Amino acid sequence: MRRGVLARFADRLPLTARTPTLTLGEGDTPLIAAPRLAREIGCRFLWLKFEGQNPTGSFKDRGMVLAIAKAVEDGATAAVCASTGNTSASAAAYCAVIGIACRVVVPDGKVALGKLAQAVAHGARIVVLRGNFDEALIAVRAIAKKTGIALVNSVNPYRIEGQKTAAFEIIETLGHAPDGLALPVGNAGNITAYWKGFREAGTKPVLYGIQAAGAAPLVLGTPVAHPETIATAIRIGNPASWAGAVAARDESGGLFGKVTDDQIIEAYRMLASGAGVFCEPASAAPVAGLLQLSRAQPGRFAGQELVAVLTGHGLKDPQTAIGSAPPLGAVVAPGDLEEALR
Ligand code: AN7
Repeated sequence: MRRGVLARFADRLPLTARTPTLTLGEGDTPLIAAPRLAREIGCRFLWLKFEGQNPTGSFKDRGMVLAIAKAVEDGATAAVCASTGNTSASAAAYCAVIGIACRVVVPDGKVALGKLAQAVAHGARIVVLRGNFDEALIAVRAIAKKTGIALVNSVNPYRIEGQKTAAFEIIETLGHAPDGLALPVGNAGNITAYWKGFREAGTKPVLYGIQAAGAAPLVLGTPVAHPETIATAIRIGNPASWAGAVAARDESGGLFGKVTDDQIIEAYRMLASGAGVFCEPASAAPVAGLLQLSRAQPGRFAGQELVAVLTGHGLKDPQTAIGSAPPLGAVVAPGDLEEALR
């Protein structure tokens, strides 16, 4: 049974007797074997940590459940976040169940449709900002400071605490840490959280932080003013957890990599049609990154056990799924169906 992150990891989270009980059944996501991709990458095992199976369809739920519980413990009656989509969907759901107001600020025109639908359905008040995520985050940080409304972006340390539980689950399921773990990096909260989790468990896998080529400030070593990528979740030019990401890379002996939109779509298709796992474009970036590294240096991952974190569900972004697919066949009259299916 899914007890939720707070109950399951109570001994490793900053809970008190006054922390409200809160769960939508987050966490406990599967590690799915991907043998065909493993062969392609040249590693012994590739496991997909499918975070799309969380209640709102992304890894954000692990940290949001704690951030919202702690906000209410501290007397908050409203929460606010900037978001490329998934954070807003998650915040909206947890605010709805605990009964506080939710405000979200999203960049103009670049949020996947499923994520917006979730925020609307859960009753969040949505502000569309003319600008990108980085500008939205600056704005909500100022508003939160001025008004005292709880800020639930990953600059909130409880988000990181909750998200570190994914590392615990991987160690628990495998019985040990993997040799390496690849994940997409946007605002860099999640790579910071994974590293915290692995360190607290006394382990040290190599971390591969993969960015989109048009939004790769950590690879370039400098912020990107106008980030662009089809993977709108990670269309971020100035990650708030920059220092945490650099520490994770350096201490793990890992690297930051960047992959083009074409590479992301290639991996996205391989995952859906070859591994049976439908994730959103940003979530395919780590697989694209591992493919790139192995093609550049065949044998690089020989004998290794790797994990790729698939951070969000494919249904989040139906427009990219349809838009990147081969054209649908023409509609046929019933009489021609047999012919069409051949
Ligand atoms: C699917 O929702 O930033 O590096 O505002 O939705 O911890 O930011 C989303 C980020 C990866 C990057 N994959 O994680 C937001 C937001 C998916 C995401 C990331 C996001 P971080």
